[in-house]
Amino acid sequence: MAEVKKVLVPDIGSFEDIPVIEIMVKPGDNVQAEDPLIVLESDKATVEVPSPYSGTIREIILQIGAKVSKDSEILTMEVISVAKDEEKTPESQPSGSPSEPQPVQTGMAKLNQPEATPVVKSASTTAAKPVAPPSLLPKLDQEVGQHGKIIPHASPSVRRFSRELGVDLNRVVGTGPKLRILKEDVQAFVKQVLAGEHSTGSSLNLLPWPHVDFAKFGPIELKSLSRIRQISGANLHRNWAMIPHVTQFDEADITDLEALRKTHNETRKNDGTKLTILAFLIKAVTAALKKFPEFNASLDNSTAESQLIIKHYYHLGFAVDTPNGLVVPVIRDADQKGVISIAKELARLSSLAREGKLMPNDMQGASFTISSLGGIGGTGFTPIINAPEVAILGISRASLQPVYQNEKFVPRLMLPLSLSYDHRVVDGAAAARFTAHLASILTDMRLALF
Ligand code: CAO
Repeated sequence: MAEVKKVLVPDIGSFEDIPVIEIMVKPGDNVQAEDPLIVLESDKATVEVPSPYSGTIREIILQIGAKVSKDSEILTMEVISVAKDEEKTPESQPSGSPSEPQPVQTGMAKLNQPEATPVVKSASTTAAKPVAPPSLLPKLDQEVGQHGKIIPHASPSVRRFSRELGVDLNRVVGTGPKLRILKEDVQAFVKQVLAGEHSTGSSLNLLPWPHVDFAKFGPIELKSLSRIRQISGANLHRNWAMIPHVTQFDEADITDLEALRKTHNETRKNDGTKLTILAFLIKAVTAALKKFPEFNASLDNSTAESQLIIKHYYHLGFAVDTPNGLVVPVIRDADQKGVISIAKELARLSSLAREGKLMPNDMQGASFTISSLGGIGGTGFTPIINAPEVAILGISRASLQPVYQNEKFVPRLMLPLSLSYDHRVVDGAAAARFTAHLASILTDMRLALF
């Protein structure tokens, strides 16, 4: 006849107040003896507490987060039979009536001490004995392996589940407490694999985005992102995540260039063409790209053997800050244009960008991009590569610096350069040579002739 029994936490060594991090059953569930009921977790191990009986769960007494010790009440259940091990093991026979269901108290290792010997106390004796089902013991060696290697943090039943499905837990991101891998995480991983996300590498397998009720902390307002921002945001996100970026910093002495620019702007005051530093930069970058063609390229990953597509045209994109977000119009064939012609086109495309009137064609075909924040400020930044290009040049604000020349400090106007490059295509040494060469051209624009 069925009988309602209370299930208690078995002996967990000298440890007390171990938190419950998972309750694996609910009222009405039918469980077999030794099925896991709850999961406890210390700093170093997770431990499942198995059911001592077969039967039906009646009531869950404790809650997730409760701290338990030996004999804490877990749940009540309508018992059908005792665990098989107990029936088989003579010394685990209950001292009372043979028909009375008795618990098999699966002992547990000291949770924080790998050297501790697991013990089991049978129902009939309190003498320590080796524990029966090893799968239910805390697997301390599975949490921190040899040589300190971090091993996926998951309970034995989740490990068993992942083994059944052939899932490598190293590839699963845990969403449980302390990033513990839950059964649902393994299921989600399998779904992603079936959807092809893991096999193509397009998923980063990251934790879900945190959802916070900000209104709890103070007043807030909601503002939609502009269409441009949504499109550029998605592109920036992909480029940042998929390209191994490195940024090379350098500075160029543009004292003479600035003098030339100012003189030109004063003498040509009335013809409406204002030269900005960016026009000279486009010219100088074009010359540097001719010397270092791998920066004027794209990586083609579409075949088994990756190839570099070197472009023999020099279409330079430049980032424009507009009220609706970032856009990148393109100056075509910059190598065939003079600085004044480039400056005129810069002005035309920038104002079209700010008015939201650029045509798709105005923003296509760039082989290299410049992002200039020099008109605003800053000493350096790490621009994100505009894929499928392989590099981008960031420009910050030029400032007068004391530079040691001919045994004395002289004031020079120094322009900060930040070159982000795709490290799959460009080596650090090549990037340093590129920025050094670019700096020398900006210092003496005559070098752009060669
Ligand atoms: N150092 C010092 N001064 C600089 C400078 C620099 N690196 N770059 C520009 N300036 C000066 C200009 O010379 C100009 O001063 P004068 O009027 O005295 O000549 C002033 O700053 C304004 O220049 P500008 O920024 O309007 O013109 P520009 O040709 O240099 O730049 C443009 C045009 C379209 C690139 C710029 O307006 C812009 O939108 N920049 C933002 C780009 C951006 O958002 N990048 C970030 C992308 S990643 O989020």
